[in-house]
Amino acid sequence: MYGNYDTATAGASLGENAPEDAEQRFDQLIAAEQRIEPRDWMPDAYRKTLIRQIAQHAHSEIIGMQPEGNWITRAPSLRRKAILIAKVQDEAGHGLYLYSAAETLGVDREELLDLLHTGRQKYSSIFNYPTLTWADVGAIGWLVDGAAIMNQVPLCRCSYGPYARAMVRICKEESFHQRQGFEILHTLSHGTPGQKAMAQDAVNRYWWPSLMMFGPPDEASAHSAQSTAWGIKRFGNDELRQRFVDMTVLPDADLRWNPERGHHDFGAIDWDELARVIRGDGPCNAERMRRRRQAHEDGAWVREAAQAYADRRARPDLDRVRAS
Ligand code: BYC
Repeated sequence: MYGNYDTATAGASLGENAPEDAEQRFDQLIAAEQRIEPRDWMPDAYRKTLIRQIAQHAHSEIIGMQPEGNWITRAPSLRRKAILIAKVQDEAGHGLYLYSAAETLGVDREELLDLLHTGRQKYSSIFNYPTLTWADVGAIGWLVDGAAIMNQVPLCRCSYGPYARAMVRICKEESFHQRQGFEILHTLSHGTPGQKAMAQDAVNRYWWPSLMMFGPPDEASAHSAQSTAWGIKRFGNDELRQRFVDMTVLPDADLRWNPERGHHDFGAIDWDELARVIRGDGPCNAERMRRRRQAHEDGAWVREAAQAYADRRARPDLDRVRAS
């Protein structure tokens, strides 16, 4: 991937370059499918779009802990509870890798959290739907994590190094998440008529919102063309959505194999619903934001204690003074 990109000298020589040389070098790296690293010169708009996408991605991981966290106390067995706790913890970890990746672009994590808490940055629409039954935990794993994998595997080849590398580990963990969701639904679908109905209902409710996760159709996608040209996005929203439909093939009254296209045609997505949910008007937007702000306030003492500890570690002389 890194080809003949000399990471040891690249930053040093860049500093001496005239801006047009730096821009040319950026274009060459992109054209050669090499990685842009934090110390490389990059256009402001490239930096801005990466901060926007990586921050939204991080926020989605953190907010995404809520719908599943809702079932930790009610998981049907100790084994299911332990697995679910581990999964929700993974999501927190994903958020942290992604905030770290965003910080390499010169923003501060506090600033990004403030943008989330004041509604100036988004998170994925999917987390504004409620988890009404245990089967919803299965549907989130199978469909939501499944859609996330489809969208995120290409991001492992994103042109920005720290984002691409964070995605490698995230995708490995997402694969485990998808399997656990599938296994929950598989178990329910071999259970009592009530369990089967519960599994079907969860899949029915999560299917269309999962398709919306891929974003608006390409013709309405404001950022796709530029992000693709920069090697941030590798495929359009519609192409990834189509691949997910073809892989999952869930019964939908309008689902048909189309031999000419070599893909499944599928029913109409309610784009007004996606717009409403993105605007803040989905079933759970207000609750998700209220709980996120509350968790941030409740965690203030942890951040203060961590800061005080870090400050103390940076000044070992203070401990010596006290000890003497
Ligand atoms: N929801 O020009 P477009 C997970 C916004 S978490 C909300 O196509 P872009 C998990 C878009 O931001 C996985 N907003 O944008 C965690 C833009 O608005 P702004 C989350 C959406 O960026 C816990 C506008 O609409 N995955 O797996 O080129 C538990 C126009 O869209 C949505 C990621 O974050 C949406 N669905 O493409 C379980 C993946 N769609 O910014 C599971 C990383 C679009 O101009 N992100 N918008 O105000 C991406 O790949 C891209 O950002 C998107 C959108 C494909 C989502």
